[in-house]
Amino acid sequence: MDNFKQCLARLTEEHEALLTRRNKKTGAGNGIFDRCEYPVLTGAHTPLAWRYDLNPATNPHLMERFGINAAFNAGAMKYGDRYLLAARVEGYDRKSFFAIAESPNGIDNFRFWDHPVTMPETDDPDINVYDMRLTRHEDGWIYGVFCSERKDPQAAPGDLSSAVAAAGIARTHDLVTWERLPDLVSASQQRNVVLHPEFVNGMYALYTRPQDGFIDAGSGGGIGWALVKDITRAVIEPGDEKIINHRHYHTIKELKNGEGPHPIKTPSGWLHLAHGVRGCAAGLRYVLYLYMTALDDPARVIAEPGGYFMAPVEEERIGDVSNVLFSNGWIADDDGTVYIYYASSDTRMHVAVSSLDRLIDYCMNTPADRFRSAESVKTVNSIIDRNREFLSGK
Ligand code: M1P
Repeated sequence: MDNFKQCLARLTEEHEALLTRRNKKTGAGNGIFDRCEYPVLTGAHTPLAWRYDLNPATNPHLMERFGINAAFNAGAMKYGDRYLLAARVEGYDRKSFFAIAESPNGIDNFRFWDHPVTMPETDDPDINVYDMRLTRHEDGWIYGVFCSERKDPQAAPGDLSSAVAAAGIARTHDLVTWERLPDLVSASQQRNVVLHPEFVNGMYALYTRPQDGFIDAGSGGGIGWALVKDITRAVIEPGDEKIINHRHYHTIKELKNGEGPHPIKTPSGWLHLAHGVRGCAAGLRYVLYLYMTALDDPARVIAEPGGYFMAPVEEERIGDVSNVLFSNGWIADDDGTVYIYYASSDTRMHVAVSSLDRLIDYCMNTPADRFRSAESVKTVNSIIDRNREFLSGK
């Protein structure tokens, strides 16, 4: 009993120290954004009461009864004066679920709410749910659009891997009680579906990522766009989905190209955060990139810097699925600060800090990818020449 008490006191102390650790920007940055020193959420941030039976009579060894493997790929939003993350929490059993963590300042002291989200199911229960994008829509609801994964009913006997991915849709006013709506109906499998925050032509607008199979984006050309009349029965009619941001040979988005969180409205256009995937000898490499679309037409790309915005560095490179940065949540604060929440290697959540001014400048003034090495050299040379001219004129 004494040992139980001592162990619990130590666990509680260590957990509290982790939750209250101050975070700060690291290094000199690159002018575009600043990373912060510590991850903002990990599996270890989940409450002890989720993982341990705290009764010495039923758990005399103070064993973990429900292991949490990771906390990653979080949707994000400001709710009143609190910064909320809707994290993908994954147990040792490989199942993911959603849980809300809140912070008073956006960069540290994230604390999970007492219970994870109880997400209602449809008549065809999900096997796994993950990667929820939060959208406060102008219709007054907060929507969560996420990936719902089920075993492929067409899988051959003995094939225990094939799955089908669809976009699950739910809505709430308080992030506690959720109303589950029917999954998005479309011609293909879908992941990375995101609800645009405004009506477009009186309809709900979705960024999509059509794909041939569960893993393989195949002929799915990149980030798609579709309008649906009724979000309570969301159906993309055949022919109504168009690709607005294509995959491209020998780029960061050669293999897959998916929208991140919903875009941020700025005076210069809609600011988008997305992920691109390429294949290499080490496997798939996921990086983040930005692009902008027109204010009067969120489906028309007006700027896209070449290459990646953020790629994994240091500990970010390593995790359950290494060499991955993934983001489905960011918050534009009232003062123009932008908190970019990103997960590394399907394991933990981080935050990078920037501002709308900086991100728009980055999008509008960073040279585009011109798709050939010789063109890259021309781009570098033009920067060098302009610097020479400027420096010699001093
Ligand atoms: O493992 C990397 C990511 O793979 C999937 O993303 P995408 O559909 O773009 O390939 C998702 O499973 C995502 O959760 C995961 O982080």
